[in-house]
Amino acid sequence: MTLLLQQALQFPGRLSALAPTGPEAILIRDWLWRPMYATALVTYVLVVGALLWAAFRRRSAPAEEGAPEGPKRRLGLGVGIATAVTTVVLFVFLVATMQVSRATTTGPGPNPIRIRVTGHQWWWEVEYRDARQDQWFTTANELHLPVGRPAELELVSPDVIHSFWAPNIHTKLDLIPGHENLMRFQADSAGVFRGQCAEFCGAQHGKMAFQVVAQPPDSFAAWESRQRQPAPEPADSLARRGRDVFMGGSCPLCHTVQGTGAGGRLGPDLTHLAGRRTIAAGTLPNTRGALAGWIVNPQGVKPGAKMPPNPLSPDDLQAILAYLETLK
Ligand code: HEC
Ligand SMILES: [Cu+2]
Repeated sequence: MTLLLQQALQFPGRLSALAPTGPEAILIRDWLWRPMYATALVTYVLVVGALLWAAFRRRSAPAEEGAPEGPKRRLGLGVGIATAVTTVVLFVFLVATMQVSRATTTGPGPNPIRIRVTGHQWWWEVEYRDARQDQWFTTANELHLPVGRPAELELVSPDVIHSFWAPNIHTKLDLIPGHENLMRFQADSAGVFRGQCAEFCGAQHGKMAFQVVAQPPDSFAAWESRQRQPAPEPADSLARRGRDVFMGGSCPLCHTVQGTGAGGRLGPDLTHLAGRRTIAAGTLPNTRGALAGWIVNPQGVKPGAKMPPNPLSPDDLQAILAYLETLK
């Protein structure tokens, strides 16, 4: 809890079902969240009121043997009414839940943007599979969306069950090994929202966050075309040396950098790392210092994460950092 709080303060981005950004999230807020909250509030007031009334009312004389049945019958009637009201309320919520589920899963409008989201222990792989296959690209821990266009997410997992939860856009939906779940929604207003894995998936489950970046269509298009580019050739000699250190070390076994020989798939695609807001699934800000700390000792930041420590010499580390900063 304190960890989540700490992260939320460090990386703003709203995580709230009360600030919906699209039709699905609005339905959920207006037809489920608010009515349930109101019902719970009224119930609370009634229960506490009854409790106070019972505590402070004047005690009647102890019932004599053979006293009239009146009060007992009144009590029975009260319990009956309360049970009936509860049943009706639960039934209404059952219907509302079914209606909202149907309305929020029937599918987006025409021409949704298709994105495959893979939950890994403990980060998110995000593949844009929108246009022709040779234009597909991959990023990590950030979901960019064009405002006003429906999106369809394919949710999958190669390891354990995760849950994709970005309350500003939709409900939770699990990522299940061997099964593909579809989530459909639309973002109607621009903004950066927070998402979080919502199904315990191992030691670093709490450090498995992501950002939803809803952008106006033209700025999304600019982002998208940049993502489709391979990594640029580093301009200065330090960055070039950094690339050699990167390619000569273990990094390419697990990381892809498009346009180079690095094609590993075990960790996030780093082709446009420098354009991302955070690293290690929302755990650290994407700054030079944080990157250095992460590369040298990921286990200190996220014990158990699937990236080994890299005892690099200070010169090699500086060179790698200079190289990673060119991956815009
Ligand atoms: C055995 C596989 C493996 C090797 C080798 C490896 N990494 Fe990683 N790396 C990962 C995994 C897995 C993650 C994601 C960890 C997480 O967030 O839980 C990661 C995350 C990162 C990130 C953060 C990316 C992001 O968007 O969050 C950077 C930067 C990075 N690695 C750089 C390197 C560099 C530089 C090297 C070589 C010195 C290297 N890695 C070697 C597996 C590896
Ligand atoms: Cu998780």
